[in-house]
Formats: sequence, C-alpha cells, structure tokens
Amino acid sequence: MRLLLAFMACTFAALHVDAADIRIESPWLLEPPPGPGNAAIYFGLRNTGTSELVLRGATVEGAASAAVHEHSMSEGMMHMGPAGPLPVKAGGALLLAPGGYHLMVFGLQPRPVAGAQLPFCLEFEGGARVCAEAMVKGLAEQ
Ligand SMILES: [Cu+2]
Repeated sequence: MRLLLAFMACTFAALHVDAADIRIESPWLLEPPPGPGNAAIYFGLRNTGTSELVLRGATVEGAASAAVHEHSMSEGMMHMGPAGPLPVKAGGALLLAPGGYHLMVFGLQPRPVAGAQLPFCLEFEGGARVCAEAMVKGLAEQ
C-alpha cells in the first residue's frame, strides 16, 4: 500500500506541472549568418510552481529541428553538444546564456533578420508546453 501511495504521489507531481508556473524571460538570438540557418536561442527559465520542471525539448517556427545544447571546455577548446533533459527546481531558475546552455536551432527558413521576433515553444515532462517569441539581435546589439 505504501508503494502504491508513493507511485500515486509521483504521478500526481508529474501531472501537476502547469504551464502557468513556467516563465520564459527575455528570449533572444543572434541573427544567423547566411547559410544553413543555424542559431542559438538564449533565455531565462523560471519555475514559479511547487514541483520540479524538466525541460525536454522545443519546437521553433520555420526550423527543421531544435534541441537543448550545452557548451563545455575540453583541452582548451570550446565544444557544444546535446544536453540531457534539464531540471528546474520548484521556485528555481535556469539561465541559458552564451557559453553555457542554449536552445540550438537547425535549418531556419527563412533566415530571421535583426529586429524580427522568432516564435518558439518549450516542452516539459508531464506534457506542459510554453511558447514565447525570441528577439533577433544584430551583431552590434548583443
Ligand atoms: Cu549548440
């Protein structure tokens, strides 16, 4: 019985993640150079709810695909690659910023230009989905 209760509590916690508890703060990206249309979106992610959030994936308007990436240093070189699902504690926040986590976007068509807004949606464990518009900045404004 105790096991069953624990299982039910977990299920409830996962289902209880509410889009209203998730804030995407100041999303932006640098205008991608001419070419394949790859870019990195940066933003703050705030969890105002009472259960942990787990960022699983994303969709970006006009993009072939998008994934959470992480920059890391090894042997004096900057590398980047896919990051696992990212947890954000209840009441906590996570910053996706240059040199760290970012939302990697591949194959953006048409290529967004400085001054435009790029719509995107984040997907969380439990099914919550939150959308925002990232501001496209020119090289001089970053
Ligand atoms: Cu990347």
